[in-house]
Amino acid sequence: MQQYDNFIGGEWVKGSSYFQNVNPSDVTDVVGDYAEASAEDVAAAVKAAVEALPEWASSTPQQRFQVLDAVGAEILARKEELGRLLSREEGKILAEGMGEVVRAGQIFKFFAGEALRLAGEHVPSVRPGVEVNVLREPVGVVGLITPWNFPIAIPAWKIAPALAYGNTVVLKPSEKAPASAWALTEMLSRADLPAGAFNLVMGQGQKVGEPLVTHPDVAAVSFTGSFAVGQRVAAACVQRQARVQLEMGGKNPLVVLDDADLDVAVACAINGAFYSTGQRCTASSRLIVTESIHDRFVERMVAHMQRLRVGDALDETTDIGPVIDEAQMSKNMHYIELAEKEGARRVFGGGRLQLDKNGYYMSPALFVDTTNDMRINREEVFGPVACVIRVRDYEEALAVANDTRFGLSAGICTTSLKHAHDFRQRVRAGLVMVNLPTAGVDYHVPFGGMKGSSYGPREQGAHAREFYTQIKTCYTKFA
Ligand code: UN1
Repeated sequence: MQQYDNFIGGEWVKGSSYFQNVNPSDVTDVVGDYAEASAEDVAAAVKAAVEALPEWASSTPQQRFQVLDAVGAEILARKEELGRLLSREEGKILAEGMGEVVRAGQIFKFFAGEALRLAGEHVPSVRPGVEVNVLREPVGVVGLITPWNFPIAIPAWKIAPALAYGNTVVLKPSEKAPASAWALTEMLSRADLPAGAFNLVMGQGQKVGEPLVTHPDVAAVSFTGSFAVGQRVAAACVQRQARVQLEMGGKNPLVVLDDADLDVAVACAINGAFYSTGQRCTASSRLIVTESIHDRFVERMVAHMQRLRVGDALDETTDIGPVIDEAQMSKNMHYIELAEKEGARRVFGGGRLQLDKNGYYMSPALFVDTTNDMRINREEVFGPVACVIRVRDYEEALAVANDTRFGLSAGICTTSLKHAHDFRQRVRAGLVMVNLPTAGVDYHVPFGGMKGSSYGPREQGAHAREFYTQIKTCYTKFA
């Protein structure tokens, strides 16, 4: 079995142990053995990033553009190969895997351009003969912790802005799907970067993430993952005054009003709830539907779900791939049992499937007769499980949509301009989708949530600079 090593200070570094990256569509297929970093490896990676910082922080915008543009171009040129690798290690279907790879390439190209556009401000002083310049500088060494569900796009949207604005990086990808991040690292290892400007340390959160987050020389940490881990990351960072940015869970509502176009509403709900096997923090897990359209909506959802093919992510005819692993599968099954105990009525799916290949397959589940106070509507499942909540009217729909500790994405399907406008204003979410699925976002605009979903400045788009740069205000008196 091929071994894939960590990348520290410009060198490939062997692990004292290796862990397996297994294909969730077929557990007999091992993608590779990946080096587990030790606490010493993490310290060495941070040290290398500290040493590379002066050179990279003073690089020209042109140098940064060239590095990011070249990596972006290579990702795009290799989209089929990388998309296949991504689907093989993560289990999203090939079209989604390839789509994610393209998104990663576009992100690198976008931030290549941003490196050229970084500007400060020139402000006249309130004092005569004085001028003020507001400069943006790199923050320093940044630690990036990324999840398995977008194994190339999320590393891309943290690494590209970090490097574009002159920071140096230590990346810890999820141990459940490290191959895409490793492939990205291999491209960065050939880029014109100072040794140590980009480092990869692989392994588990407790062994690798923790020493990274608590390291005194890591000036900023950007984390995407679970709520529970995010809170621990934030506490550790705040204690030592490191910058922190968190993207965590969601319990995203999709409101369907009586006046919705039913085709649009069903398409949004199917995509938002079940594509990528529901393993997206932007997934629609609460379908909030007004009375008159409720039964027609449920009927159409079930009819559509009957046509969804669950199977091997690499099989072109598959609509829904497997769940990532056994632990996630038991979590999903636990929530399905819980929903039934709470009185929710299952109208479709929710069973574990035995297919030809030995993978973590389940049929997407739809519950009706659920209320917003049930745990199934309050806690993030992170699987292909959606619940319908019947409401009287728009006002109740909005109140239910907002009644959650999360606030990442919120959608509404309606043909009413008045309700669409009101929803955009009053829903408490960082992303609002009108007649679109709650999941699936553009790569050039800010991404992030409100309330318990996110913490710190937004990611992506030009707004990413708020996290990856720090401000210096310079006063100069001439003569
Ligand atoms: C999307 O819906 O296109 O982990 C992106 C996640 C999010 C990304 C979702 N951070 O699911």
